[in-house]
Amino acid sequence: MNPMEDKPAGSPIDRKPGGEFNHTAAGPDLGLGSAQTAGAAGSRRSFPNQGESIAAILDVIRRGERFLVCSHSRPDGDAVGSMLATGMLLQQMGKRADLVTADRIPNIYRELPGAEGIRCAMRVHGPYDAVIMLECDSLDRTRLRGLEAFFVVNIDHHSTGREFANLNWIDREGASVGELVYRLAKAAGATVTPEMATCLYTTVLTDTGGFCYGNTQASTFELARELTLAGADPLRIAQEVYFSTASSKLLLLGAALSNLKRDGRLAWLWITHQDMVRSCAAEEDCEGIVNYAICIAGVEAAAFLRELPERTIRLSLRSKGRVDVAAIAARLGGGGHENAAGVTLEGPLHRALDEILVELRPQVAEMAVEPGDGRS
Ligand SMILES: [Mn+2]
Repeated sequence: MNPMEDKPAGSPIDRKPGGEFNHTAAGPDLGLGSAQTAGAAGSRRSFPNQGESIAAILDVIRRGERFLVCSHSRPDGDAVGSMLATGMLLQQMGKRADLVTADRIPNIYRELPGAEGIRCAMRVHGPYDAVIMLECDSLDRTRLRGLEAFFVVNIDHHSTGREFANLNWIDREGASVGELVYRLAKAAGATVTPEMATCLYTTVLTDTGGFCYGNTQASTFELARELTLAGADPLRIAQEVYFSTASSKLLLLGAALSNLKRDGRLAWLWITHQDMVRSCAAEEDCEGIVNYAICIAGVEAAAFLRELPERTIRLSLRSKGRVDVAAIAARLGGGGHENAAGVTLEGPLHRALDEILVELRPQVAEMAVEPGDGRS
């Protein structure tokens, strides 16, 4: 999942001392020491500003020895890049880090430094002093089992982020969760190596849709500049991400485009499980297909529906900014950013399509259709 909004000033490292965190009462003031053994169901803490959040997270890291770093299932560029960079940061701090995902890493991110060290597993086994969870709104989002036993640090930038963990740092202005990891690394006094910069640049590039989405702001370019100076190669990274497409993905895209429909400000397209089988497509080949619907002139919101083998429907939503698709996804049980969100719905496909169109149609009903927009 990806983007968002807003307008902070200054460098991404030191911006924003005030914040949008809500205090979550932890009961009678449990210090970090006791919280660290409380388990994910124990105390929950968050701080009113970024500096305190970062200090608390670094404190957890400094007190521990061994950490688990994980992110959401079906990892995207931000998930993979920020996990790798967090692993590198922990290593620099003299800690051991296990990087684990429930799903395999998409091919286009396999060349990232250290990617071969990410393990794919369904269950995690300790002992860990803490779990650092990147851009998840719950333990379930990881699809990893066995996390309940641990102290969990939640670092997120989604507008639908939740303070579910023992320690929560949610900055909805971050262009990627990798941007938050960068600030953490700077605050820790870590060296941003070319390898770390490459991973972090990838998080920014992919989560802003190539600096196209609404979460792109002046500080995003400042961050990209700092990462480039630290050794990230924008050309090479763009080639890995955007010019390394598997042919199966293009076959799948063809199937999806043959199902493209447009109605005024809305566009949608879908693929069946059969389309997946016929194209020899992998899960990751679905990534980005929704963008072919939102890129249509005059379209304000778009949906991509994918039939999963077990007949549930994975829905990706995109908006050009006038429709808050995160709110719609959240109403249906999913989440994301205002411009990009997702949710899993009950099948069959036509039922899920009806369900999302019922949500989307009122959102665009008030918008005047300009001359020339009606062509499909
Ligand atoms: Mn992200």
